[in-house]
Parts: sequence; structure tokens; C-alpha cells
Amino acid sequence: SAPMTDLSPVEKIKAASRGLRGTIVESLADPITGALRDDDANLLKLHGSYQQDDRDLREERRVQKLEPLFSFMIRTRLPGGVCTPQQWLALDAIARQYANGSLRLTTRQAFQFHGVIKRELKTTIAAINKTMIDTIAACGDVNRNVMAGILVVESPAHADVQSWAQRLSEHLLPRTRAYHEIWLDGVRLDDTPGAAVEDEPILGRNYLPRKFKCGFAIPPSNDVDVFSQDLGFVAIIEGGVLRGFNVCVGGGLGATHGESATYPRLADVIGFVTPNQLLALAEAVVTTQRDFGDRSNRKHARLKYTIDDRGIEWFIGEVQSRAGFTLQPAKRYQFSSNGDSFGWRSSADGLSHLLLRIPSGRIADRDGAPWLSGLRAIAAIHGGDFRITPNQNLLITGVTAPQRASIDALVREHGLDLYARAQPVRRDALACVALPTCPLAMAEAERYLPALLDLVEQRLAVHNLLDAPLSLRITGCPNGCARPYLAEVALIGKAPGRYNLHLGGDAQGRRLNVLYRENLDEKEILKELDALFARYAAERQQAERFGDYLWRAQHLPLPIAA
Ligand code: SRM
Ligand code: SF4
Repeated sequence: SAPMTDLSPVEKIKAASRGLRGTIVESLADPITGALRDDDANLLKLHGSYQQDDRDLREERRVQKLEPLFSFMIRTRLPGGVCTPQQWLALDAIARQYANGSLRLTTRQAFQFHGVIKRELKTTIAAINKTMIDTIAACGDVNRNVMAGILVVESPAHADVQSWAQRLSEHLLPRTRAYHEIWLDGVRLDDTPGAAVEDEPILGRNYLPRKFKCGFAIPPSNDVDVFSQDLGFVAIIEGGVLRGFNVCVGGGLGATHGESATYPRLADVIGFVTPNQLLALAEAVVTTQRDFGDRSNRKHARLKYTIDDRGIEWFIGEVQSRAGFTLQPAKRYQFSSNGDSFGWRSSADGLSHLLLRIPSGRIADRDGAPWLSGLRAIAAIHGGDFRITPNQNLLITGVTAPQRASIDALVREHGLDLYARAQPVRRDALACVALPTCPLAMAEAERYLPALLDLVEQRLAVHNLLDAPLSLRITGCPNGCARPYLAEVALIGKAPGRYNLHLGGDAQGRRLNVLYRENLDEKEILKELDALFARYAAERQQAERFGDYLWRAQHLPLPIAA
């Protein structure tokens, strides 16, 4: 690990933070500014919140000599994306009262609230906790929300996978009580200098070198994009029984434009563990990354670089020796799709489940689309659960036969029946948040997606391809929050109105796409797509996906070796 002198600034902030406390309490109390002190804004992430400002208003406020319009985004920890209708109703009320009137479902199956002001941050986080949902470690250099595959038709083995996701999330939580002290009025730790703080046996006193992500896939669905996770598990279910998990390590998507030392990477499958080995294995992977990850350069600090620098064989050896057992050979499994299956399904227990399309996961009340109110009305009568899917959509689970018609009526009444109306490309597309809240956005994503889809659909229609499934993902920058590097078509923001066009992912999340053209505006993007759609329409073999066709017909450059 890096010598003290080379530590990145964030490492020094964490080290000096006394278990993530910093001076957050004092920063919150300062009435002069809507922001936190810089160090506290950094620590705040590990409590599940980001300081942001409204980028649409930045210039205007600068001219008026006002500080940026600061507000806070709050992200929940919600393993596997499960919540109850009671929790939904409480979160809905919080979104209306303290946030910008929207609930945002994320690509990691969590909720985000945007636009909470500093004065109300503590009240809001406390209100979220009152619903028995917390925001601990939802952001920052820790293990993030643990994902678990959505299975529309549940079985006991699937419930087991969900409970392992829950246990793993809890096992890897920070042990510091700072969160309870700051947000929930827990007893304050002795804060005389030098007084002891809680041990962090797994994460370590400085926490991890960088964010860390885990996800559980349940074949044949790869909705969690398991190969994009730092630590992925593929559930092996035989005869309805959960036998264990294939272990995947070193996935990660973030990259920086023009820096070839940064790159998206697919995880390697390194073996199989039984359920009772799972936590020890995860701890071994996390502590290996804790001790060997790069703490001097944050652009080189994810597990994928630790593995590429030292080699996968070294990594497996280190993990096995820490875990105290040898991995078994990986088992066979098959993925059919990394998308969602929309609409109603029934399970053997007689219950029904409805998967709704929520574009970019944004639930608000808009003209002709009062989705926030619609889902509140559904939550008020629903007796099952809600599950956020890894594709920012929403599953309403466990609907009884008599309730199905009422829920259907509410869905239609509030325009939530997009799943039944949208073309495949619109149904499956993902966009990250980007402007106006994301400080890292270089171009629009969520706000641009509907208009972009109109244009892409026009081009598909010309070539009679509207029925062909196509995965399209757009992000406002190369960080990869909508997992764009796995899509058949991806637009990666470069500058306002300009994107890099990546092509050639598959439909199962097993293949990275490649950079096809750089820095295109809308017209150029459509021109490139139109030309390729024409060839695809003429040359495609039965049911061949666009991404697969592009490789077979050799339209794509071979990926440049990292
Ligand atoms: Fe992300 C940073 C939004 C999933 C890779 N991501 C951000 C921030 C917090 C910007 C910031 O650092 O200030 C964005 C907040 C925008 C806003 O205003 O809300 C942001 N990321 C999101 C969400 C909300 C996108 C969405 O549209 O749903 C997702 C929240 C997930 C959650 O509930 O925890 C989200 N981010 C992802 C994913 C996909 C995934 O995890 O499955 C990735 C790619 C996978 C990976 O991590 O490799 C991802 N986000 C990043 C990165 C690049 C990390 C890297 O290794 O380079 C950053 C920037 C950073 O960490 O420096 C980032
Ligand atoms: Fe922001 Fe970039 Fe993530 Fe989009 S991909 S939310 S622009 S960090």
C-alpha cells in the first residue's frame, strides 16, 4: 500500500476523520452557507449523501454574486431493492416534503432524493431511518448497495439469494457509530483528541481505497450485470436448492476520456463457494483490496486495477489464504438477458407480479404522467412488496388475484402502463442522472433520453426494425453509471451535445462494447446509426441482435488492448 506521503487527499481526510465524524455536526450548524466544509462534504458521502448544486443556475447565480444553489442528494442502502408499501408511502412523503418532488430509482436498486437543503438534511435522513431504511455506506469508499437479481417468479432458493445479499451488506458495513451520532442523536463519542474510536476489522481505519460493489445474479437473468461488479456472485440453483455461488472479481466500468490507463473491465470468474463460505470469501476479497489497492491515485484504486497490476493468480492465492479454503471449480450456468421482463407474471403460489417501466427511474408527477401519485395510490392498497430492478424499473410483487384488477386500473389511470406501449428500444434504455445535479456530467443524459429515443425510433422505423430489441444506454460522462459499456449502443457524454459512440455489447452483459466514433453531435450520431441499421436490416440473420451483427459483419474495430 502507498506510503503516507503519497496518500491522496481523500485518504488524509478519512484518516483524520475519527471514524467518519470529521466536523460534520459543526458544518451542518453553520448558517452562513448552504454548503459543508470541503472535508465534511467528502466524509458526508460515507453517510449516504452528496453535496451538489443546481448546474442550470450556476451561471446566473455567479453573475448575481450568489453562492451556487447548494443542495444534497441522499441515497438509500436497500439490498436487492426491496421495500414494503408502508416504506414506499413514507419515502413518497419525504420526496414531496424535503426533496424535489421526485423519487429516483437507481441502477443499483436504491432510491435517491435530490434537492434537500442543508437545513433539512438531518431531519430528512432521520425520517428515512424512521422507515427502517438507512443510508449508511450508500456512497464513498466502502461496500455500496448490494444488488440481487429480480426474479419475477420467486422460489425459496431466490429468497435465499436475497437474504444473502442482505447479510453481505450488513457484514461489510462500517462499524463506526458516527452515523447514529450525527443523524439519529446517538450518544456522542468522547471527542477529546486521541480518544479511541471504534475498530473497523474489515474495512480498516482508512476504509477502502475506493468504492466497492457486490451483486448477485440469478441465472438465467443477468439483470445485475454481474461482470461489472467488483465482487459478483452467480447463484447456482439445482433442483430448486441454492448450492452456492460462482465468484466473479474485478469488474468495474469507470474510465476517463483520453486516459488509456483507465478502462472498463469485466470480472473474471475464479471459482465456486458454498453459501456458508460466502462471507469469509467476501471478507478475504475486501481485505485484499483494502491492503493492496492503490491509495495514492484514485483513478487507479478500484479492485480491477489491483488485479491487473498483480495478476489474477496472485489475487486468487491471496484470497484463498485469507479465507482459509480453496475455491472449487466454477459451475456451469447460462445467462439469457441483462434486461427486465415487463408486465404481469404469476407464480405457483397463485400470486401475481407486475414489472413496470420507469424511464431513467424518475418518479415524479408530470403533465399526463402523475407517476408519483399513481404509485402512492398503488402502495396504499398493495399487500405485497416493491422491488427496484437493476435497470431502474419497478416490480410490484405478491399481488393477490382480487387486487390485480385494482392495480391494473391505477396503472392505466396514472399512465404507468408504458411497459405495454413502448417499443423495445424505449422499454430497455438506460440513462444516468447527469444534468442538472451531477457535478461530473459533461453532457445531458436522463433529460435527453426521451428526445433521443424519438429520433432513434424514427431511424429504426425507416428500416423496419422497430420490433427488434436493442439495448441503448447513455451517460453524461465516462464514469459509466448506467453501465453503458455493456450496451449494444452507448452514448458517452463528452461535452454539451456531444458524445462518444460505443457499439457492440451483447444482450447478456458478457461483452464490452468498443469506441466506434468520437465526439459526435446528434446529427452525426443518427447518421452513423442509420447507416448501420440499414446494413443490419439487410444482412441480419434470424433474431440476430444488433450488437452481435456488428461483430459478425466486422463493422467494429478490435478493442485496443489496455
Ligand atoms: Fe455512479 C459517481 C449516479 C451507478 C460509476 N454516480 C456518481 C455521482 C455520485 C457523481 C459524483 O460523484 O458526484 C452521480 C450522482 C448523480 C446524481 O445527481 O444523482 C452518480 N451512479 C449514479 C446513479 C444514481 C446512476 C443512475 O442513473 O441510476 C447510480 C446509483 C447507484 C446506487 O444506488 O448506488 C450509479 N455509478 C453507478 C454504476 C453502475 C453500477 O454500479 O452498477 C457505475 C459503474 C460501475 C462501476 O462503479 O465501475 C458508476 N459513479 C461511477 C463513477 C466511476 C467510478 C470509477 O471507478 O471510476 C463515479 C465517479 C467516481 O467515483 O469518481 C460515479
Ligand atoms: Fe454523473 Fe457521469 Fe455518473 Fe452520469 S455517468 S451520473 S454524468 S458521474
